[in-house]
Amino acid sequence: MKGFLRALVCGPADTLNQGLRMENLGEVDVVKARIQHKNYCLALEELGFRLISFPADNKHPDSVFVEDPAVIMEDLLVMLRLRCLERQGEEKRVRQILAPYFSKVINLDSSGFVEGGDVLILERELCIGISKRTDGKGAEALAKIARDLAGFKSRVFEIPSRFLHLKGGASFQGDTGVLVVSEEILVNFNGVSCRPLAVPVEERFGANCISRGKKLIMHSGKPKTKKILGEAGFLVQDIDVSEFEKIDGALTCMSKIF
Ligand code: CIR
Repeated sequence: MKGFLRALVCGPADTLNQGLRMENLGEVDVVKARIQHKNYCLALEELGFRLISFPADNKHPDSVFVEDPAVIMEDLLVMLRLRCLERQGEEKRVRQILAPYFSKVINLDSSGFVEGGDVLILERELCIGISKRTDGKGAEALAKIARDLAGFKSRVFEIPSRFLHLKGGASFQGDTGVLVVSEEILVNFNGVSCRPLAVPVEERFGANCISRGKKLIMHSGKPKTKKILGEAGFLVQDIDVSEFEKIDGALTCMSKIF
């Protein structure tokens, strides 16, 4: 297995129901969300990650989504620029906690924006989705940092508007070299060095999985995707994160793995 050992997680805020959302999918039940988050953390531990947990931040309803303020490439931590005012400021705590683990820490120095949910990292290659949250300027600035400071190449492409972030429709399973990807955006990954595994468009967040070795966790309620992943050899556990889905959160959004 590859060297990822730790997962940074932040508890859900009391204000979680004020989280940003693309459409109204109903009220978020914060009590239920806390239970779902606990189960999510347990599942990460069962995969073998050591958790670094920090407490909820009620001033930032979306602060549970710790994937978004940063990108990590080996010993390099890049602090990003979040697009929405409501989320700006989350990066301060994430930086404080993560910085001691990295020999190089840098801010995305750009007038553009990038959110971690739009940055999928393959073997030494970044895939950056231009989205509602990540723009061309931000993507260009991140690609330059990736090339100059980490020797990673980048591919940049627009994602369909139904996705908030690229990773809502794709995730890379580093140990097995499998790229799980919604069939709608498969074409953007032509020529990648890993093995793409297409999953159905209609199962929202089906492609957003986390694994170590063959053990994989995915969103519950995605039967077709579950079958495809099982047939591909993964030992699949599905997790109910329905309260987070209401505010466009997927599994990878709730941790920063490194
Ligand atoms: C937001 O709109 O920013 C949050 N409600 C959801 C963020 C999800 N993060 C992710 O996909 N990486």
